This record gives sequence, C-alpha cells and structure tokens, in this order.
Amino acid sequence: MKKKLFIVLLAGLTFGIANNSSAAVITLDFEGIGNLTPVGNYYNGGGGTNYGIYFSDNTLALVDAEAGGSGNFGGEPSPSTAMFFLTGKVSKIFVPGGFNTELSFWYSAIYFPGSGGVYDENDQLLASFTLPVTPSNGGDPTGAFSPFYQLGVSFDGKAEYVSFTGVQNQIGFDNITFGSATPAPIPIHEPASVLMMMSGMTGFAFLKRKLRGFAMVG
Ligand SMILES: [Ca+2]
Ligand SMILES: [Ca+2]
Ligand SMILES: [Ca+2]
Repeated sequence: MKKKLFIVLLAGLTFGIANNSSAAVITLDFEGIGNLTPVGNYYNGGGGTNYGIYFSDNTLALVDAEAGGSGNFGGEPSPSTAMFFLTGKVSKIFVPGGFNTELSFWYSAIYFPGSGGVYDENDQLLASFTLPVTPSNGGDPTGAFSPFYQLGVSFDGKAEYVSFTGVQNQIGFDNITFGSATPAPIPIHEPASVLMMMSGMTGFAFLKRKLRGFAMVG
C-alpha cells in the first residue's frame, strides 16, 4: 500500500522533461514586495524588474515570520518572500507576449493538494499539472509550510498565462520561472504525509482542528 502511494506522488512530481532552450529565462522571486501586499503589477513597471508580467488581484506576497512578516513557511528557495492567496481558489499570472515550452516553480501545500494549468492566448490548455500535498519539516527554524518542492512543466506552443488552483491560505509558491523546466528533485522523506493526503475525508475533521495557514492571519 505504501509503495503504491509513493509512486503516485512521484508521478505527480516528475512529469515534464526539460528541453534545451535558448529563450530568455525569467524567475520571479517576490523579494522586495511587502508582507500581504498584492503582487499585481510589481513585475510590470510597479517597482520590480519590468518583465511585463502581472498577477490576478487576489495574489499576495508574504514575508516569512523570521524576516518580520506573517509567513508560516520555511525553506523557501529565495528568502524570505513567497506568493499565495487569501481569497478565491485560483491565482493567475499573465505573460503578455507569451513564453515558450517550459515553466517551473517551487511550492508548499502541507494539508491540501493543488493543481494548475498553462494556457495560450485563446484559453486553450497547453499543459496541466497536479500539486500533491508536501511534507512539513518544521521550518527555518519555524514555519509549518516547509520545505518547498520544485516542479517543472514542459509544453508545446506559446503560453500566455498560468493558473494555480488550491485552497486559500493553504498553498504557497516561490521562484516562478518562465522558460526553464529544471527537472524536479524529489526529496521525499515522509511518505506518511502522502498517506494523510490519501486518507481524504476520513482525516479531514482531524486536520481541520489543527489546521494552520500559509500565513498567520485571521
Ligand atoms: Ca520560516
Ligand atoms: Ca525563511
Ligand atoms: Ca522568494
């Protein structure tokens, strides 16, 4: 039983094989955006490097608690700011002009899985991906949403936007990279977390009682 579930998680984390690409690689690390501040147009002339990339209104930056913010995370690939959402179920990233063939990012989701998609300018789905529940190792030194896991997606065609779907305040992202799908390392040390995910509704009431959010808010 354990073995089967383990393979399911691997499958979710390892789809996509990087292609060689000479296109410019852009990584958004969210550093420099304030705690609980909308990412919005930060990378579209709003203070960060102007890549012409903008985010759906509900997408917020979150600074780790160790750095003075309200982030309940650790092991983020670029300290100390990540991205998440407190309203809605979907965060979208718009890349006018598009990007080719590869996307990668890091995420943490310790209670609920997420999913996502890459779309072209006609809203056609180019690639979809699942975001399995990730283990929690205690943070850096605190932060339940730790560590982050890397995931890469390869697709054909020119993508115009990316959607991340999940439970609000229960999934966070960092180092979102356009133009590179570096193969995901698979540092899985706690298969028990997968079992918790797979237990589904049976464990839901228990989880809900001790649920903590990506941000310490509310
Ligand atoms: Ca932390
Ligand atoms: Ca940190
Ligand atoms: Ca960061």
